[in-house]
Amino acid sequence: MLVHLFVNALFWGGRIVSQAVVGVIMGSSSDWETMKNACDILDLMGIPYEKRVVSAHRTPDLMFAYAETARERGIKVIIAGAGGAAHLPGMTAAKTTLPVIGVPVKTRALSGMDSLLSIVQMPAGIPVATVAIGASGATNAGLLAAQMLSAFDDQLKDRLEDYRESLAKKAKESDLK
Ligand code: RP5
Repeated sequence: MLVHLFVNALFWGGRIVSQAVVGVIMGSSSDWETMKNACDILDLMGIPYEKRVVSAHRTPDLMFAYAETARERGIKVIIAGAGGAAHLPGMTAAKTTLPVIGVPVKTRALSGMDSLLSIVQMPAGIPVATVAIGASGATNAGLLAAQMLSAFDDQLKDRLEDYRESLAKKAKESDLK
């Protein structure tokens, strides 16, 4: 228990966030505009999560510590977004056996193709579930995390089914005028 409190204090400046089951991390605050779409889905589904900037390049020790302690802090799934030479999802996956979903953030130079290829091309043995570039990918990362958790949570399964129904309803009501 003391270790748990210490680790939370370490990561959250003394604010205890013990309920989070999804960890949303990103390489830079500039990724937030994309990654907030994952958090919007987690909010919609009522899933407790933590979010923070953890950079593979600028704070590599923090990245390792985050990944190594995520499971013991109660995290079940990690969503990691990064752009450019996007090492964060793969390196995080290398340091934990929790499922890691990688979100390629769109870049100015190469439109996110660099991010996508950096994240998706993991060698056999260390998987990263890679979603689409940008906002759609972040939304799907939130949904994929929810779907993983719904394997053990029937209420969450019902919420996901309601969400799917809302998508179908919106599509059927689409007005092309
Ligand atoms: C990556 O570098 C981040 O994930 C971000 O997408 C990109 C640019 O970061 P900033 O220079 O905007 O902080 O590590």
